Amino acid sequence: MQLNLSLGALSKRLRFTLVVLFTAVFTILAGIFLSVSVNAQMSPAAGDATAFNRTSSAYEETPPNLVDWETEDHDLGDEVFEEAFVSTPGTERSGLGPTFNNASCVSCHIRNGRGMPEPGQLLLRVTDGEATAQQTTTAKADILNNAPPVEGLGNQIQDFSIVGETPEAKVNILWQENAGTYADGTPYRLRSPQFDVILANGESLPDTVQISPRIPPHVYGLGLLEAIPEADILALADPDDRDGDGISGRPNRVWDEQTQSVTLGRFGWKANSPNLLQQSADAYLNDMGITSPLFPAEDGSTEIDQEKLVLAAAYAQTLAAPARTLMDNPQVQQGEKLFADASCTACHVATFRTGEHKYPALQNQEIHPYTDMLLHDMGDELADNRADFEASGQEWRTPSLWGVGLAQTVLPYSGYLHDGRARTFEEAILWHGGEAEMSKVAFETMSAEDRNALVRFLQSL
Ligand code: HEC
Ligand code: HEC
Ligand SMILES: [Ca+2]
Ligand SMILES: [Ca+2]
Ligand SMILES: [Ca+2]
Repeated sequence: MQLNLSLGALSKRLRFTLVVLFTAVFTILAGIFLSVSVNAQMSPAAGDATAFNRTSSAYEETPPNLVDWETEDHDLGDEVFEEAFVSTPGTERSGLGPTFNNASCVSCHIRNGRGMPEPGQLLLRVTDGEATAQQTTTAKADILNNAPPVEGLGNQIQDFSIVGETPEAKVNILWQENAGTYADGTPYRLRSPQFDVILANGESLPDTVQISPRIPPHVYGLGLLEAIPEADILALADPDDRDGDGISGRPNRVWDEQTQSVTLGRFGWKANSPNLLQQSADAYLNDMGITSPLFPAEDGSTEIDQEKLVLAAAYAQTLAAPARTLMDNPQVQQGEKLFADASCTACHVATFRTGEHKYPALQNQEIHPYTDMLLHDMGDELADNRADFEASGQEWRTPSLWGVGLAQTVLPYSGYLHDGRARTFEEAILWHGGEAEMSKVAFETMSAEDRNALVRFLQSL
């Protein structure tokens, strides 16, 4: 009796152990099988600098091929990117304001993804539309002349301030909705923002001030875009549309503070910044009110040193681009074909090879960013009517589309297009006009099945 009991108990324990063991083995095998089949569907977006992660942390990955010193720069840069500045003097993080838009890089570039059209994230760049062009004698003054600052506001509205100071204005965003229909009769709705800007003195912003609203773009994969040889970008420009396809595309030319010369613009919604170092210094100064060696105060003083500035740029430079997925999915394959048939690829150019870069891991990689880095006239409805260096009030730089399929996974409700007006890919496409009018019409006249396939392709990026 006693013996039987203990045998029974033993076999029970044995059975339990076996079940646990089988479950574990099964889980491991299923895991391996799943990851293999998922990986088989993935494909590199940036050669060895691709990150194979399609979860909500997809935009925070480094290129797997970074060597130790590159990883070290990235990790130090990560801390700098997250650093929230304060107004109290005497600390590492002093110097915020007096007026600003936000207190850290990461508060606008949340998980390195695109932002939302909301105060604290959306910026308003401003220009005095009535200022008469100044007589200029230098190349710098000449190129800056295109966007004369507004008295009391400069070239950007800072709608926050440190305690004891007054924000430059209060910005209210009002949405206007319009209805439309696809060729097959399916209805859609589009919304666009209007800005009600109340200045510190209680008055409304005069109508003569041109405003350019901009949400934070994603910041991953940018080192690779910085590494595209300039000649390869210029080779795609067709300013006079000589090939007659209705698409021109031209480079922006901007002021480079480091070299003190006019150079190709690459970053920002109008390609208004030449490189990631200057873009970072610009963000410190204009978005956070922090002077740096590149943009010091009038008396030459600075609130951060060169090392910190270089590390902030290093962070953006060393973020990987996420792998594409669902390569074997027939609907995605059909969508990719439609993307080419609708001439989306005329601007969203699929492939480049990178050249020289400070970070060797980014060099000589085949990349698929889906941008030509050029400016295009996108029509009246997207126009901000404000020039930015050589970009006109109708022109925008083609944004990269790699990783765009993960936008809502990383930050639900983040918007598309320069002011975040588009809530979905369909809306983003339906706003295309100007040089992209024919692409838009192609989409509007597709069957519902084809529209879904095209959107599914974008989701696979
Ligand atoms: C108030 C929000 C805000 C803050 C704070 C901010 N940014 Fe940005 N960032 C933006 C917006 C908006 C743009 C687009 C600007 C434009 O089009 O001119 C941008 C653009 C960029 C770009 C170029 C992206 C591209 O695809 O062209 C980089 C890189 C960048 N920011 C890095 C930084 C760094 C580094 C910091 C901190 C020092 C920072 N940002 C702080 C809102 C912000
Ligand atoms: C003439 C050049 C051109 C063509 C053709 C074109 N695009 Fe674009 N695309 C742009 C530009 C420029 C923007 C940014 C416009 C803005 O922000 O106001 C953009 C924005 C987008 C966005 C939003 C990206 C973001 O980061 O917010 C998506 C998605 C997109 N395009 C998809 C497409 C698809 C799909 C097609 C084909 C049906 C297409 N585009 C055709 C130039 C083009
Ligand atoms: Ca300051
Ligand atoms: Ca200002
Ligand atoms: Ca052309």
